[in-house]
Amino acid sequence: MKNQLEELAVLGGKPFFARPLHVGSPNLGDRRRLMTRIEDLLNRRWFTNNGPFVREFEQRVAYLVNVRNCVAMCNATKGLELVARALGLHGEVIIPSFTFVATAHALQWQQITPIFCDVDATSHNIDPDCVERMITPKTTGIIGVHVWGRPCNTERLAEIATRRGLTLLFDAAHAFSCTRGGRMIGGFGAAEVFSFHATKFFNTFEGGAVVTNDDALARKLRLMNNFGFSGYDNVIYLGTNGKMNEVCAAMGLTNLECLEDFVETNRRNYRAYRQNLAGVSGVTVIEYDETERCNYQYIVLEIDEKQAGVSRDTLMHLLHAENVLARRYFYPGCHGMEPYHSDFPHWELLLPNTRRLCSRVLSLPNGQAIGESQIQEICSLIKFVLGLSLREKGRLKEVVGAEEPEAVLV
Ligand code: T4K
Repeated sequence: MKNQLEELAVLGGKPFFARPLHVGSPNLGDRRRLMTRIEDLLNRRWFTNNGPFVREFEQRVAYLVNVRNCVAMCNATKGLELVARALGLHGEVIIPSFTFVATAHALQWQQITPIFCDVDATSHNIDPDCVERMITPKTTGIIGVHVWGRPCNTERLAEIATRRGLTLLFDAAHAFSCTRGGRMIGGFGAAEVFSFHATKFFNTFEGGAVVTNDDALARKLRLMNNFGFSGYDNVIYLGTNGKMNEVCAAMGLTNLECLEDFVETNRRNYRAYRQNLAGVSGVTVIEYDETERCNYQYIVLEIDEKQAGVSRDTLMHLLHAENVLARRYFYPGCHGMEPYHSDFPHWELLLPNTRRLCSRVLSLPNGQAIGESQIQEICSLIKFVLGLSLREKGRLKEVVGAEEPEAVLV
């Protein structure tokens, strides 16, 4: 525990943690079962192109989320690109700016213009009233993002999409194994896209999936995902390569066997963070609706600088110096990133809640890589900083200044 200002690592003290604690440190199921599966696929000499592990993985995911079709992908970004194309989106598509930049890039990559919409200040999800205001004659679709795995207002978005003749999709990168109204995420809109990236609570090393109840859409996606091949030498459609390989599917099958353990670990950690930070002025840990099925994968703080006496950025720098690599997802918002910022530098005038959130949120480590004692220590560090006098906080602000945090690799 740190007791004095000078003990903080930014002021030359020893970092509290000897090794970096990452937000996205991957979960891993039974290592031996993974190795057995990898031996199998090596012996079989079938490494990719719709192999048996990929087919089994697709069936299991479809069953789990209660949809008719799952098309496994090399990552969610490719999944978003393909499904947007397969559904004929063009012109403008409305998305939140408060999302990982992949949601926007997947559209822009194929000359579809992302139109950034503000989010609801509490749920952090796309605001349906704002969606209505952003619709123009060029709009062809809406992509809701279930940010942090907390579902969007699917009913209102569906009502708007139907009334205005728009296609509704969901970027469900964060929301694997979550429900809304007791219904699994995966079955909403025309399709939903999961990410199984290493940093997600459930991972396939890299990977993703498009899930849909539309059989024709799934057939089209399968064609597009494999260069448009319909049997040997017969290309019937414009396609690309978005396939998941067998090693990734082996990891997916192995991790699916531990899905409940991963959720339980996250839930335990989430409760520990909330308990340890309860009543700390200026810090709120975002809440999950425990009456629904949640994956609890993101521990997100909102820092109110006025109450806390330190800004989110100062706190983040201090934590980084102590080897807690907290992340300010999704700062600065897609609208503040290129090429979107240069295309329209005035986006932020339309996005007050996004702007506010981008200056307040901070994600903390979660998952198997972290335990209760480390959570207590991280929270004690936060409480120690927030408990300093105004003069001491002022000094810290000067020390950390406007430095940009550096990416730490290991
Ligand atoms: N839509 C949404 C809403 C998303 O959040 C994402 C991805 C996508 C779409 C696209 O999904 P994919 O195409 O990736 O399937 C990370 C992930 O790379 C990205 O998948 C994720 N969202 C995003 C929220 O987080 P970065 O830029 O923060 O990655 P990076 O390299 O800084 O890693 C994050 C942390 O995890 C670091 O502290 C290091 C640690 N880490 C990372 C890896 C890869 C590990 O400890 N071990 C590892 O193996 O984007």
